[in-house]
Amino acid sequence: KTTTPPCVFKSKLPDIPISNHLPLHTYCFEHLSQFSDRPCLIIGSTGKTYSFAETHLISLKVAAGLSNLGIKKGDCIMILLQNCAEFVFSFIGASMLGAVSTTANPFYTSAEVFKQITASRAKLIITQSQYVDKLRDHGDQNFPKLGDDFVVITVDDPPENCLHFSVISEANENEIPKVEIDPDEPVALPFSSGTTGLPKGVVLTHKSLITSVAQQVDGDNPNLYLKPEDVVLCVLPLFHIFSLNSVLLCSLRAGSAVLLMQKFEIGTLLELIQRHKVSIAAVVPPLVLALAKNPMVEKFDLSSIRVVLSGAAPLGKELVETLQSRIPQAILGQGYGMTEAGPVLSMCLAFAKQPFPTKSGSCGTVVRNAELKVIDPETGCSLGYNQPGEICIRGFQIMKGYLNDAQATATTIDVEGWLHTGDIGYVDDDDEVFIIDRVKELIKFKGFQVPPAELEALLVSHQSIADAAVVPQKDDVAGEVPVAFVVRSNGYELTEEAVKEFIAKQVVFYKRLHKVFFVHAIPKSPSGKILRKDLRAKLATA
Ligand code: AYL
Repeated sequence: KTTTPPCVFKSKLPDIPISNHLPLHTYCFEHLSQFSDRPCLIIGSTGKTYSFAETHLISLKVAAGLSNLGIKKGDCIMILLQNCAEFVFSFIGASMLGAVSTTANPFYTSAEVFKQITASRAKLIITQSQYVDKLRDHGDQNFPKLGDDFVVITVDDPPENCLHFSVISEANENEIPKVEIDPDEPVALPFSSGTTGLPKGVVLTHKSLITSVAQQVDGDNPNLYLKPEDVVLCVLPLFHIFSLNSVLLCSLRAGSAVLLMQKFEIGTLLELIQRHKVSIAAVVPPLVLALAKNPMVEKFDLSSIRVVLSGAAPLGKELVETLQSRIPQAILGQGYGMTEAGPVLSMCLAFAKQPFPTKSGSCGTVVRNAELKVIDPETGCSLGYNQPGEICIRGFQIMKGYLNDAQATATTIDVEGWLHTGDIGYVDDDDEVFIIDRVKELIKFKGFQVPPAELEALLVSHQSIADAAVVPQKDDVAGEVPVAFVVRSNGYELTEEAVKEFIAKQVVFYKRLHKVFFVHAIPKSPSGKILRKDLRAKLATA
């Protein structure tokens, strides 16, 4: 099979008209009247349910409340929450004002959160009281200050100098200012390190997110067929784009109920799947592992599950087969995404309303209304079927660019509009995408991003460390874990434990180093770039 140069791959589904001229919230609730009384959000821990009409109304109130607190179009708010209804109201409410939400992991250390507050210039932070200490003064003059530079709202009892969420959620929805929203204006600002360097703000516009959601759930034959009767599991964190987009926004658009879980615990998860008859489960490979192998699974009725969508990291074939034998009625498949790509590049076509046959191990087929190509990393020439190379994607769904970083944007999106993923894969004869390697720096721990550059910067800030490099090591449970190669400064004593501890106290749990190797020098190219491939090879033989 051949393609005509320049070998562009398309979906097997036809392109469709997409309403990407609308603001995101208008698009998501466009069909509200068809299912206004149906459950929209179900709180796992309490069983409390918000209908679509209620969810829409509370979001309007939050928009008015944010506006009363001075949030205007173009301003940024930070959502620092585990999964909960307030996350949804805040995100949608901000969108209604033309404001932008930056989402962050509440488990981040104070230093990690402050980097994102500073970069995004968030004026208001919505969180839980237990995380407020991380937002307090650090004695660092350059850091923004609680109260002076940003307001803090908590969804539970507010500590000193913070406001309660009811201040915004009980505002008068008629007080929302009239705003004109241009489709090319930002609505979400997740952070990602992309193919290289430190985490950067990824500017996702109304148009990009609508396009991405439509590519998944719109059309007569949607790629990811969601119905109003579906109950969609939301256990993956909403601060990550996988859950925000493919679970929340897709469900809002399609009229499906979203079952919100604060955190993953296998017993609770199984119990909730059974009780609420979850039909769609969005998961990451470690969760597939738990569902496939944990003996507790046998005790629960999981027959309601019709679709398991795995994404964010490579999924082993054997694991899929083991899980399939436990839930034979379900369709198991993958989505492949990248925050910068809006995020979905490809999705399993067995999830379609009129499904296609698919192969285990594939990451799906490129989404509709988009173009995918595979290029030779050396020459940049596009390759045909079955030839591995770097995956590139083009379409209205991709990010506008990195926040205040034209250079990083230019190295990621080329002049023809192709976004370069740093992933190596190929498209087979049936148009299915297979990811086989990653050429970018990024390490993925259970689907979470671990940017090596961030850990390297911390390492070399240690007085006894002269140079350092961080690379991924394969791990059965997490997929990959970060390990470091460290050059000690002349004459300094330094143990592996000391290095690990030095990092552990500065970063969220999944960025912790699992091993430290002391070396005499870090291999580098003549231009000074760390030769990560060499280090990875060294690990493989270690
Ligand atoms: P980020 N198989 C292998 N690697 C994957 C896969 C997959 N199915 N999905 C993502 N990755 C890797 O920005 C790949 O290296 O976004 C990719 O460049 O945290 C990187 O993870 C991007 O990491 C979906 C399904 C979103 C998946 C996503 C992924 C979002 C992860 C929506 O429906």
